[in-house]
Amino acid sequence: TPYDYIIVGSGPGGIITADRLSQAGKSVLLVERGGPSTGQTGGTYQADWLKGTNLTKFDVPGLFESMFTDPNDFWWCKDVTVFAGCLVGGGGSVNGALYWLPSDNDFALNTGWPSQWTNHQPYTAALKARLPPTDAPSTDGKRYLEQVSDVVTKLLTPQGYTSATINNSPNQKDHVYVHQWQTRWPVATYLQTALARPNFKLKTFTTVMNVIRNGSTITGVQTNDTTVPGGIYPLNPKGRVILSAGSYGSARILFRSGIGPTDMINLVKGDPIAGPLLPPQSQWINLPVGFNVSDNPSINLVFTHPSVNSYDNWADVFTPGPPAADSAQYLKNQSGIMAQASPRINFWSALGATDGVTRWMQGTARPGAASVTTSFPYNATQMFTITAYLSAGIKSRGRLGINAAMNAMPLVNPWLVDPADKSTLIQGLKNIVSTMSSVPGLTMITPDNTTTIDAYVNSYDPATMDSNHWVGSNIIGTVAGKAVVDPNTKVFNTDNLFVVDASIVPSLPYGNPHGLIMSMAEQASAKILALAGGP
Ligand code: 6FA
Ligand code: ABL
Repeated sequence: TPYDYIIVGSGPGGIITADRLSQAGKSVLLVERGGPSTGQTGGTYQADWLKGTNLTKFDVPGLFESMFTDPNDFWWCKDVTVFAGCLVGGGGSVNGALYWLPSDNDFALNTGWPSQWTNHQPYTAALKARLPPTDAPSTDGKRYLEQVSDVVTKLLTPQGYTSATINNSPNQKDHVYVHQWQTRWPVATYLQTALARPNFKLKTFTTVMNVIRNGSTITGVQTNDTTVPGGIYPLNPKGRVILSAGSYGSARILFRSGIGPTDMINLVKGDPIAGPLLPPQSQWINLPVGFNVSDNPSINLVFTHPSVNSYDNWADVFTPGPPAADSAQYLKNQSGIMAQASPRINFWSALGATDGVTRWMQGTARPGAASVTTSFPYNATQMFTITAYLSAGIKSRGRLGINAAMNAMPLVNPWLVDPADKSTLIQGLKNIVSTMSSVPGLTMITPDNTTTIDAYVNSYDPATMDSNHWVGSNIIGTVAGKAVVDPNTKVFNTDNLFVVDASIVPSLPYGNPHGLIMSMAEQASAKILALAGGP
């Protein structure tokens, strides 16, 4: 069957777009390369302590840290060298549930959004209505394992930080600390309303390799589905394809469709499977796919404090399971420690920079640590991490692309390339630790006192500066060649190919980007529906 809209990828971008287009009565096919995630989507990946329920690893927020330590990590895209979720819900099914409604600045002209995009409020309001934020994800309204939060509050208060309910005042992101999360995910909300419609279909375990195009006109998508002729899913006349395969996934589909810089398309041409599927070179479309890439540079500081419970660094939460009282409490009514992902407190400050351009810094604190490098003896049961991210205002950009094996990867790292980004983040880290003496018992173990903050940042392994917040590879804009998609999210020089995912976002928001991406998808679907010439 041909479709009005074929959407590639069931991450936050793809799910929200699929819901809004199917709500408008269009026939919509959502194609996802991965399989089910949460129990509601048919997922079955359970810890022993969850047997007898329909709750999977992707349902229980307290299992979040086990995403990074479980040897059976089938949910990551194996052909992308950075973390990317390849399952129903995409990154939204494996992320840390930090959820910030976008601020006005996140969609401002000076952040690169076209003028048609600055009025984000109605779309953000629509998002908030579907996915309300919460101060306490535990069903009893309490917050658990709050010691890290208490210690960090003591550290920040002398610096002038105050408490805020951030999603009630998203514009207020200077010297505030907050407790707030996402309760429900797009798969539990937007995907469910879409699935209830007869004009919507979700196809899992199916990979789109490229779009089928004749010059500027797309007629369908090429998949690995051997049950249909040629593996092709066709579009209706006037139909449209929307790529929502994520910052790496959508860029790769464009390269494999003959769209992007010539060096990338030439790699595709040399591949025995992808090469023959390319359109003739006369039809290649040269756009800056993969350039303008941004991700927050993030640096971890690891501390210990006698009051802190590192929760055994989350090592046991999946297998054999959390302490019996905690698993029992969660199973009883989804309350307690396991009702929350690892982060306990977040904070922001605006930082002046040597080039006169303000940068924002976000801090996220959690029990435990991903790694410790120290000359100190330390008590691992008391450790916690503050991750400092440099966010809005950063100038550094990198490039992503593919290699000859068609794996997607960073080609030029985007972190701290700009000297003022680097000096500003160093200043921000120094600010964080400047009041340590006001918190008795607080010790920083990484870096330890034999390493200065400057030396620590200078020798930081770039591979661990990755924040998983990749944006910009299919940057939105008004000028073809400078941008990849136009203000309606349509790929320049095509008639009916669109991109709606993190890749079109021109610069990073103040905080973790999931909220911004979902508001963006609300707005993009409205623009696509309003655009003449469609089905
Ligand atoms: N963002 C937040 O705001 N808060 C967080 O706490 C947070 N944490 C994380 C995190 O802990 C991790 C490990 C990761 C990876 C990301 C985090 N993020 C967080 C970022 C946030 O999740 C992402 O920015 C967001 O998910 C991006 O949404 P998109 O819609 O742009 O793209 P996805 O990668 O989520 O989804 C793409 C989908 O397309 C996947 O389901 C994939 O399987 C599918 N796909 C890819 N290629 C395909 C193909 N060729 N054919 C069919 N399907 C394809
Ligand atoms: C995010 O937005 C980041 O993308 C994640 O990297 C981060 O989780 C979550 N939010 C929660 O703050 C961290 C884990 O806490 C670490 O244990 C892990 O090593 C790291 O992601 C890997 O990037």
